[in-house]
Amino acid sequence: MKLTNFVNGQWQEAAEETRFTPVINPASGKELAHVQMSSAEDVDRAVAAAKTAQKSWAKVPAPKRASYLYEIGRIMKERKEQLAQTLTKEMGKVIEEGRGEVQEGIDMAFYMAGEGRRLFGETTPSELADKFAMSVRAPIGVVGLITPWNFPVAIATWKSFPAIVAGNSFIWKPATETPMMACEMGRIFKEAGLPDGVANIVFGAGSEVGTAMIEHPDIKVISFTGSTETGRKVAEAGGRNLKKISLEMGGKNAVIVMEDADLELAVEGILWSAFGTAGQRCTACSRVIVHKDVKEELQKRLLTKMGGLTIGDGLDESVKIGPVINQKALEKIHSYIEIGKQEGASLLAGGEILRGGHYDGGNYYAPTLFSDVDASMRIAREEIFGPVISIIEIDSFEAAIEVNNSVIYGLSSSIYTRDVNRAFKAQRDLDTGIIYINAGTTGAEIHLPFGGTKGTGNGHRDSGVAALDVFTEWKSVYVDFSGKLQRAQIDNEI
Ligand code: UN1
Repeated sequence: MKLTNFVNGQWQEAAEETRFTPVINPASGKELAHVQMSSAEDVDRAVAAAKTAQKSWAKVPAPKRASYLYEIGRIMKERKEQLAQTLTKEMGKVIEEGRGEVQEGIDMAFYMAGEGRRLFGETTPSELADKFAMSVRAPIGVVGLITPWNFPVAIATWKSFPAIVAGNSFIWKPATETPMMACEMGRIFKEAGLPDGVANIVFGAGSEVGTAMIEHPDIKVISFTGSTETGRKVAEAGGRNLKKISLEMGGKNAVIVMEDADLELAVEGILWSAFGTAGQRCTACSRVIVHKDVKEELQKRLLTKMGGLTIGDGLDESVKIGPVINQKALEKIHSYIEIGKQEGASLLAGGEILRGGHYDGGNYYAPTLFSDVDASMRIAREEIFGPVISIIEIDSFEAAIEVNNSVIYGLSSSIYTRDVNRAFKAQRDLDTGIIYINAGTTGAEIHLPFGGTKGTGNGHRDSGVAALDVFTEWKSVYVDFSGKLQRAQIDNEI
């Protein structure tokens, strides 16, 4: 199967000589398809189509634009199982999570469709008599979306659906590891009757397609989710070109377990947020900050439960942890084991690449637990993006907050405590963009802003109403019906 670009409502091969890259099932190493690698010329073609389409799309009333999203959501719902199966095959997450991710996309479709009848601005008094003042959201034009492989559908919907409802057209560069989901979405856009050129998909490398998008004068916004290293380059180049750049990057998320916590609940939350998606969520828990009084007990319970986690092909309903995305990821995760040991941490479980039997051909990593980790160690500061947790002991609430806030990232954090005062202090003092009380670090809901502080982002948010801020421009409109010259700030001494 050859996967080609979706431009102006047509599936089309690259302008230059056609290059393809294999798409590999991370659970088996088997080839699933070949995806086209495009060039700057393909970006040009897509932008030209998107620019033309956007002119008329912007004039379509927002509730009508939303009706396409309702239809997209309906088709996704009808096809939920098939989409989830495809997702698990190319990305590796277990099927239950695949279904959950598709559901996240469906929810986003209906939620953003509702925005077609809101897209609220403000009406406000004028400082002058017989004058009316309001602000409205206006579409920006052609926007660029760059999405990662770990949430091939959900993250794409967080970005493309608000872009659509707000009256923009877009060029979407999905990760080359997960192009099959992008093709599914392209087909759904087409079937839902979305006008040609509003949604365009261009496959290829970040260095070629991504760079061409960032440099393109007609792309006004880049919404990027990926590594901090790449995000920084996107921001630098985008800044030079005066683009609006929305970045969603790494995390080093922690679960804090205080001495008064419901330990069983904390164990469940840690396992789910650390080992779900094989630890490959930006929101994954990779640090457990635990009070010294309950450390031994928590550790013991975690180790027992970790031993019972089944690892394998995510299509098998009994499997709890799937493979990691590719060989490179496997090597990166594994390299942190040596780093942790050298730094003096105690490796209590895992720390190995799984081979033999049903693991052959796939990229499987054993759920790993480091204890006696100091907050200054690299394993406690750097994003590993795999099934590895580090246990850090603290002796007070204040110390827990300090350790949580000491990393360069600021995506998600969590605290388990039965003390309501502490819980409220924590939501005030934890410096991340997402905070959970008595729940793990994953599972953000689509109608709230998603994003982080410090090295995780640059002030923008995905999903929620906040996403509309990325894809709209504010217009302030004044209507003077006094019939005379009125001078603001001069004729209005109050
Ligand atoms: C991500 O890891 O990039 O909150 C997104 C969650 C999911 C989305 C994660 N709803 O874990």
